[in-house]
Amino acid sequence: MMKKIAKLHYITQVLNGKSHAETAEEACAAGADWVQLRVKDQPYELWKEEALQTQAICKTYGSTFLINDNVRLAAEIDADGVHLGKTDMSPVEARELLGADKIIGGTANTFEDVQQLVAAGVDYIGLGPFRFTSTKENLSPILGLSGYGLLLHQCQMAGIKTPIVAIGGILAADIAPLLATGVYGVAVSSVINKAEDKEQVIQQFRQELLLVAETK
Ligand code: TZP
Ligand code: MG
Repeated sequence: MMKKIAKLHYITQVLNGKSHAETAEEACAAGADWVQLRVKDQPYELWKEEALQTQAICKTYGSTFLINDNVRLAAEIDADGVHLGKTDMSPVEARELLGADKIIGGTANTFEDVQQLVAAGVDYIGLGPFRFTSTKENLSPILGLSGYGLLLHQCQMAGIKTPIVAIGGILAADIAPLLATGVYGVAVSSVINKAEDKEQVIQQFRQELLLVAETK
């Protein structure tokens, strides 16, 4: 089933003493219509509390709400979907738990990863990292623009239609060259979270993604 996948994926982060829910609220108010809650190392109940708060904010703004890593939590609180890394539950198992309507995204670093995720029936693929970022530990090898060019060409040759979202240290100025490789959209955390004027930054991203005229 094809689902509506946003071209700008906002990823939460704890920064400057603000919670995930607080940063998500700021991002939604500034125009983010897709939020991935990226909590690391939290006991389940605290994680759930933060997820419920963030979900309520997303509902208020009409933003899509995904949970990183934790399929059990996504199922329990009826999130819109999950984003799964290589060491998380497999997308096939997640689909069994969440059902056909939920969004499942997966992380890829190589063409083999992409092929496996496509075979597993994910709705979108987060491909990266584009460049070094301190947001994520244990980064996979950096792809750079040439890596995207090569990988997206391989995807095109293989007839892969699953939307591919670039991730890792992405700035607004990277979007035009990334789109030129065939990338569908981008996932961004720190540049938005660190911005004084989030609206200006999100609008700039949306403009580069050619979304300015699109209504929510
Ligand atoms: N996966 C690969 S890079 C990355 C994740 C979660 C971090 C993206 O965050 P930022 O701050 O936009 O580099
Ligand atoms: Mg993960």
